[in-house]
Amino acid sequence: MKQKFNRILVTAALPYANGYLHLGHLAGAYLPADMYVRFQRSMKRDVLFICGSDEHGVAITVSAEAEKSSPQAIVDRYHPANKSAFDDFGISFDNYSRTTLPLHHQTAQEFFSDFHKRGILREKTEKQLYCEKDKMFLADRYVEGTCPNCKYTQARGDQCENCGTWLNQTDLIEPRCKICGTKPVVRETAHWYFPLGQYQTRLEEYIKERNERDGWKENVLRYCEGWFKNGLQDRAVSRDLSWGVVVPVQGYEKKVIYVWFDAVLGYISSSKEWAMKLGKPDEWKKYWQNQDTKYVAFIGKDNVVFHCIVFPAMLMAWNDGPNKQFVLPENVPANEFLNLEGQKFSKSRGWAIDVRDFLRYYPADLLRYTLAVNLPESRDSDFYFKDFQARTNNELANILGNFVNRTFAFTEKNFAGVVPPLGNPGPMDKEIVALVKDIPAKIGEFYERYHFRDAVLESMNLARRANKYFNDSEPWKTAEKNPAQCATTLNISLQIIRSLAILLEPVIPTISRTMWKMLNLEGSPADAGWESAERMILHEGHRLNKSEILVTKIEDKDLKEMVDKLLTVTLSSNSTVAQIKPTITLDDFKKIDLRIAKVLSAENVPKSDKLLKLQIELGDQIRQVVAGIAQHYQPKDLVGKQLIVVANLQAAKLMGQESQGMILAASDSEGKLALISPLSEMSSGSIVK
Ligand code: B3M
Ligand code: ZN
Repeated sequence: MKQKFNRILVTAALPYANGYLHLGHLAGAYLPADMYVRFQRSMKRDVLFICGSDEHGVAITVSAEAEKSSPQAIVDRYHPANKSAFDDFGISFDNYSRTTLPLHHQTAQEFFSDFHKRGILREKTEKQLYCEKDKMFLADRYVEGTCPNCKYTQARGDQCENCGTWLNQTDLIEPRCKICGTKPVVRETAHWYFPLGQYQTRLEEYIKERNERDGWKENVLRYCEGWFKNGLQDRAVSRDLSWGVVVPVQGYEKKVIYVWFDAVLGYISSSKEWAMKLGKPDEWKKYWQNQDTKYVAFIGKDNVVFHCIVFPAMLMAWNDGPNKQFVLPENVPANEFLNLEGQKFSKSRGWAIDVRDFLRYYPADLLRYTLAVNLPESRDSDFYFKDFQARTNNELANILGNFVNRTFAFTEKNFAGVVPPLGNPGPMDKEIVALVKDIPAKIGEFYERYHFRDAVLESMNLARRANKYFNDSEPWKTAEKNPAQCATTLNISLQIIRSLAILLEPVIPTISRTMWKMLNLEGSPADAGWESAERMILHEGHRLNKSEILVTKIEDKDLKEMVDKLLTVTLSSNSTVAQIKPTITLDDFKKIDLRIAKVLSAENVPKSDKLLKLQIELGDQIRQVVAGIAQHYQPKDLVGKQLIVVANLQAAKLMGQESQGMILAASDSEGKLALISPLSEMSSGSIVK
């Protein structure tokens, strides 16, 4: 059954305010959410787009401890930084709130109290992990251990980051305290539990129904099926922590509500804050408490269980009571993960690029475009810098930019910068006009079905076709031989530029607006509305503005400079482990001939305090190698030692001394160095592989 909706509520996962946003976050939830919202606004639908910072939970307190700072100081630093990063990236939230606001605490407590009073929550005393050294219960991320499901060794107390399983901390194999590393003991403590298991049948029906109505993503359905198969369990919704929303039950004043219980309600409190700022404090209810609202929750895959199971169950529990009913998500289009150059983003390993850093080098629209065509919609995908450059140069600049600039240049030159008459379109003209007529509905359908990559590809396809149309029409020839035909070509090309500005607005809003301004049109592309993209409504004689450069190409050296800067910035601030180089094949590796060598003699190189000169034996050969190890080893310590040498490296001269090979050594970020030796004595010249 097709449901009729009168408005759309869109939420995007509330990022933890304990670190800067990186490209992976954008591709997971925020860019697709923003594209969807911009499309829907352009369709003239009534949309509310909500987000905010998640400022509670152990994610925050662990960061505070690591920095010897306070949780409040941490969230006060990252909340404004992330809010402005979203702004700079062009994410068009109607409100970006924070969960430390009193309004949010009240909202979370209202739900908790309601469930408590109506006897939904159960008090249970259960075994929990306790660190005797730190004298505390190890809630959530305070404990790490091996995941019982996938055997990942750094699973956290509440969730395994690797396989997404939602865990009870006592399930962890070989648990250890995250603060001191020791093995915790088991102690009893009382908590309130939410009976998730009781909602399983209803949740299964809910997902089945919504999937039939709105087509849920395969990956999301698979995750849910997995949880249902294992059977849903009671879950503790309070914690022995001091940072968070205080449990509103007598005797529990020293405990806080579990972060996920409060975080999902953050969508509601952020909507309330939006309504208050608007001066219509009840306006949020229109979106949340009408069943003809379509609610779409954008998230990354690690949040699926909380949005498809926990949050709907909480809303069901509330809706069973006497109070006004809330809408449940109609769809949860979760994305998989984006990787960076073939490897997982990892803040702790320094393998991440902050949004704000990136935007210091290139405009947001270029990044939006590359991320949009690479969204991890059904499987993990990658961001490659080379691809960013290629997409920018070959597609945005050479296809879109070129088409727009050629059209403007020709119109300026041949028609004094005004829209020329349409005249009598021929077959080729009619063909492209027909394409423009059909394409908005086609792209719109992709947006409606959350197929954002296809939407972008199809939009760029129109630019590609338009560019070809321009070429095939050869206006540089018709300008002299057949000015009426030239006018037709340019009239149609200008109309297409207007359509493209509308159709590309969800992806590259700034470039779209520039195109709009060049066309000297009122308002914005979204004001004109999606459906008007199929029509040709620029009037003959309409005066255009001067053309501007839409997209500047990315030069190799500039790209390299950014990569060097950004990856070392993150490296030095977060990690002592240098990044792993790109993957090589076994054949690549086999090109390197490594051998065991025996040091026959060693001496300092004159006038160098860094170099030693060694004579080494390699089977029946004797070679000289020069190595920068004088600050780490005395010549006499090396004589007679076995080392590993690269035997087929091109010879080189160092301080006038020939070096016929390179000896292997390990080094770390603190400048320590160690030569590498075989564990047992080998004959010199032996192959190392
Ligand atoms: N803060 C987890 C995350 O940032 C969490 C999302 C909350 S959504 C209500 O991935
Ligand atoms: Zn796991």
